[in-house]
Amino acid sequence: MSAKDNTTVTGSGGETHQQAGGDVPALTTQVGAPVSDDQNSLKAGRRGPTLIEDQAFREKIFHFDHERIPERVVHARGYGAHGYFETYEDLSDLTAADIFRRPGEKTEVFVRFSTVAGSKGSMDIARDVRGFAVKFYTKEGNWDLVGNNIPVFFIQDAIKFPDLIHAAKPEPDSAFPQAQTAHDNFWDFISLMPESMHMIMWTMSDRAIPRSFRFMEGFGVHSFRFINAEGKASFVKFHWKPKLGLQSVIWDEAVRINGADPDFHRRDLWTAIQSGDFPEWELGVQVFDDAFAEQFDFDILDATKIIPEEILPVRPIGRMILNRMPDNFFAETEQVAFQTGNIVPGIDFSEDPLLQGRNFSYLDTQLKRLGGPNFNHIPINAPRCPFHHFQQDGHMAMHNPRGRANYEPNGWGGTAGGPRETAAGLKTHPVPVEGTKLRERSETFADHYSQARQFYISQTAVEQDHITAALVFELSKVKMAEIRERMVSHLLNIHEDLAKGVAEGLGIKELPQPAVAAVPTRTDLAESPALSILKNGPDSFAGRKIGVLVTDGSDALTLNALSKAAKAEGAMLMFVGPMAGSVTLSDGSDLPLDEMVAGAPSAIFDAVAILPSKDQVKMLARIPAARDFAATTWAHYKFAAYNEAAKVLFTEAGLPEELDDGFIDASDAKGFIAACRTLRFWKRHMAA
Ligand code: HDE
Repeated sequence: MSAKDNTTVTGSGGETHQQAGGDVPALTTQVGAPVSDDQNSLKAGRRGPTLIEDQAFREKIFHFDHERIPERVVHARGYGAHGYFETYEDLSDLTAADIFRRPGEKTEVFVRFSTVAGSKGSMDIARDVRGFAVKFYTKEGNWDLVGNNIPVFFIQDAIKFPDLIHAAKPEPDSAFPQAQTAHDNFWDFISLMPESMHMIMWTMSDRAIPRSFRFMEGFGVHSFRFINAEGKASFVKFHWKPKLGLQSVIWDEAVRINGADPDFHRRDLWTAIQSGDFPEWELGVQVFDDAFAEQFDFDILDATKIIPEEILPVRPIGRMILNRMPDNFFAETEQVAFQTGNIVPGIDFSEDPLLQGRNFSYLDTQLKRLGGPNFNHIPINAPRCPFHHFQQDGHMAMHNPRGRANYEPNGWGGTAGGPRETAAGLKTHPVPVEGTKLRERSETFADHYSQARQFYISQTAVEQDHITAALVFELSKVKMAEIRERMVSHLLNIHEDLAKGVAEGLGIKELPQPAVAAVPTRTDLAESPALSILKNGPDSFAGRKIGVLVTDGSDALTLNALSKAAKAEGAMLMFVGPMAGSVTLSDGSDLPLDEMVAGAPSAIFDAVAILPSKDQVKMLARIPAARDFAATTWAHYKFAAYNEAAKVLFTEAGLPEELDDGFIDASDAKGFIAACRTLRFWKRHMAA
């Protein structure tokens, strides 16, 4: 293609634009015709009507008109990243899956994290379940482990899924609230579905407001099967554990972050990966046999139940590292089509009715979303291993079978006849199934409260307070008193303290009767420390962000020491000033700012340092956002490094005169960073 000189020209409308030339390619139509003018459509005369023969114009507008595809009916808001999975050991005693054969082998993966209820443009830190979907491009086909960051689910039978989602999404008449379960329809449904109570404990806990995708666990939720080459089957549950430990925000932070940065989670993942700080998770399995399943307290086919790790430990089998962002969000993150049905030889489903329903839904939904049966031809969905079949044609067919054979059996012989079945292919475990056709729930699914209680008693006092507060907040938005009471009647079956705390928060004077339970709540289930976030936090401050509030004249040496200590820990500093731009430090050097304080509340940081100069602190204290920065640091139990001058701001912000041990003199940079490893000074919460 001939390219003109790379020059800037002024068009007839006075606009300036660059011309192709050198390394700058020529703009073309879809079919490659070079475009000479992209500023003006073709018209009959300067002031005349546009001519229909302007193909370049029509093509451009036509394509624009069709840019949107239906957003996912659930999990619409999501963010993806590429990476690899590394196998730890040969698992051939358990599974024939090729991916688990060779220690050290790397398999390409694509991950998409998401919220469930909100639309595509909703905020990241909604109180919600997070999707944790992983596509493994294995040598024997794509394996999709489409999980969540919570190991149980709201319902036991897929037939209730549309009702659950309708109830959670904005109410159909008012079309609000967006990305929130704090409304009548959701709690009306939940309060009539006792099977959801265990999941409700999780979604009302801090698990539903993770600080970052990087700091959350993932779960396959259902029991699956591993099958080895001899056909021996074991049950398996999948777990992802973040290397950086668990961490969540507190609700008041979530509310502020959603205003300051609705893209908080995606920005966090983007920044971490782009800066080479690659997030990592370990994949673990709980493997068990029929005998274990028989004697376990609950039905292992019931997705509202877990198997506590203390009863059946999680065995690490590999790790996943995310190290590359998609080149294009739409092409990859939007068009990726996960399907629970995508398994590989050596992995099989269980009879969990929820999983069975999902296997129908995920294939079906792609047809609507991606518009035809050939969505696996899209590069993000295509397997990386060779594939051969006789499927052909349809919308957007990219690779049809070659040659004459497009059916089998055929008599063409050899390679001309095309692909053939293999004994090493997908195998279904021959589970004996017999029964009368019926629409009934197994009585082994009937206990709805015991594990909800177990979850609650496994939390620290701080986490229990958060669950109570979350329920009070959500139910305070519910207008119908009857729904609130129904919820309290369920909570009475979970834990009396919880029920009383929520009733008190809602101003319910007289406790209702406990809900009628199909089976009574068991009180003999042991606490499971693995269920608590605070008991499973990080042991370092790596991967975290410190917001450093500075002014002109801030001390360069203190900042230097802080920067060194943070770097040694693998943490990041972000500089916040009274205004945008930069500040001049005590040594005359210029410090570029990442944010101005009005756009960066302390809630977006994991810890803060407040280091104004003596001369400027009064000016700083006059800015409401700066006072708020200090006040919320205190209110959110954050660690803060501070200097003498900062006390002027603290007084204006209403902090107590007597600061606690969570506020650390900035001269001890190392001590400050070491304290930050516990993430928050919870003693302040307990003292309040
Ligand atoms: Fe999903 N779910 N789901 N789900 N789900 C979808 O598939 C569905 C369930 C999960 O990042 C949809 O491609 C049914 C449990 C994730 O692209 C849809 C039921 C778990 C994602 C669908 C469930 C999940 C989805 C919407 C009840 C955790 C996002 C668009 C039986 C183990 C994947 C799509 C991504 C997405 C159906 C319940 C996880 C409609 C019928 C349980 C992470 O097919």
